[in-house]
Amino acid sequence: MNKTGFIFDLDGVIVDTAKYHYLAWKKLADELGIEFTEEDNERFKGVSRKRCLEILLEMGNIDASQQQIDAWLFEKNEDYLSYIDRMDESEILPDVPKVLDYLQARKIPMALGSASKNAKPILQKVNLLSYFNTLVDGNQVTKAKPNPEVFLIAGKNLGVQPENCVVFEDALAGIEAANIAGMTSIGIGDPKVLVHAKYNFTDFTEIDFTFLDALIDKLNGKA
Ligand code: B16
Ligand code: MG
Repeated sequence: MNKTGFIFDLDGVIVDTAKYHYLAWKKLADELGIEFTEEDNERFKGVSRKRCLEILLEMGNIDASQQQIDAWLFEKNEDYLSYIDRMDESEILPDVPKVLDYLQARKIPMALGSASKNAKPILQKVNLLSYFNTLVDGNQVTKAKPNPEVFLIAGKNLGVQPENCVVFEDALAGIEAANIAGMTSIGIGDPKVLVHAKYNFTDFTEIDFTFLDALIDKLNGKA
């Protein structure tokens, strides 16, 4: 068993794909005559594609057949993928590589824990795939955050006990999931929103090596 492992959410932690999700949902919402704002999009963060569409249809009071729902899910994803296709390393959020490089140099195993079914192509596009020992995403997980399934599988794949795992998350539901899993949660974003996170940082520029060293020592039982 490894002593310590780090798990990263994708959207809002490593890259800001929320803006592309918004554009794709907005296009579909416009077609369906549903008003959809950036504020509405906040509710979609960390939520599975299927559940996002359910919420959108509830907003528009629309009932639809399963066949129609599948067609809309496909359409939204095709539109989203057209944005993903244009992504490159410039879209990595500030100082994420600094933290990934540091943990890799310390030989700390790392996992991705995301609700997205497009996690692998996104990591390939921004050239970060090789940092991760395991990817746990919407293709393997059936229970959405705040259910801890995604992080528990990630910890298991890393060979690290939940209490020795650290999770970086930008969504409220993701912080809850990490806490329920018994892991150390680190909120990336507004501390007033991510109130249940054990630690909070606005972004990775605020995270220094002293903090990471102290956390690793603590989880290793050295501090
Ligand atoms: P896809 P995360 C989540 O990513 C997004 O925050 C959420 O808005 C999206 O609906 C979900 O992935 C599913 O994405 O349509 O690509 O399968 O924050 O869990 O990394
Ligand atoms: Mg996220």
